[in-house]
Amino acid sequence: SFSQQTYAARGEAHSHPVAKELFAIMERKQSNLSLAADVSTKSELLALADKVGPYICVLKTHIDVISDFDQDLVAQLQALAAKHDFLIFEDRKFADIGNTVKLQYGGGVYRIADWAHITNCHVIPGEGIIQGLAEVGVPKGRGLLLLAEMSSKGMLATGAYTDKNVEMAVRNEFVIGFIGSKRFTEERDLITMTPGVGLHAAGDALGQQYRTPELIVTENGSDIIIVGRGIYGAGKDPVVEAKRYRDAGWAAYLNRLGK
Ligand code: BMP
Repeated sequence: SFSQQTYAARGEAHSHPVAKELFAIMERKQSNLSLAADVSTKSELLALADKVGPYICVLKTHIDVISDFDQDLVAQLQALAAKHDFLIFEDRKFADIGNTVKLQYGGGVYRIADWAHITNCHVIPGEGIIQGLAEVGVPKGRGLLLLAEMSSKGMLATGAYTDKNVEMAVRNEFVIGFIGSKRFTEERDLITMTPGVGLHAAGDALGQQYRTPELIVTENGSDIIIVGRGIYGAGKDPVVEAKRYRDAGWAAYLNRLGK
């Protein structure tokens, strides 16, 4: 199983350039931690990314919650990605027909495909959504994740719907993996990134549910933990918490390898 292999070995063998780079970063920084940087201004986002950047492999953004977004923000994020050696994942969750998502991904105010190494989509419209996004993303060397599951209470991505996500991921080269809670397949070394990870809280008041890095990485075989408020939440020192989650995620990975 890919779960028994090192990130370094998986990166060397991988055929997708984004997955290859991601595994190489994980190995270099000994980090399988992604920061969900859900702050609401440009200055907060840049300050958080600069502080926590040394400890993460992926910076996950919701660029449409930044009240003072401008193109200089993404230029500065790209500079931080180079400075601290991380990839940028815009958690856009596209969910429309192929023709519309092409416009949303490549253009508009945000021009996501110009700066985000990774984005994601729901496959509720059918496989045309992947084809539309691929038309924009493949020429730019980007990668896509499918939302095979969600972390929230009562979510509807289960059973046959999750299985369809896996089938579509396997046959579309643009797809590098999933958002979900576990390893789904042994084909094409598809990566799983898992949100809803927390060491202290069980959830929030709006349906979020938290599980531990041990459960997610060691037992379920997921590759990357995504942590937001556990790192930057009220009263927390983001650097202290980022180190804590980085260490917990890496220890869970070493346990999985039996080291
Ligand atoms: P937090 O760790 O603060 O709960 O943040 C989780 C982040 O992951 C949020 O940005 C949310 O949009 C995202 N997310 C999630 O929580 N569950 C999912 O199933 C998919 C997500 O993208």
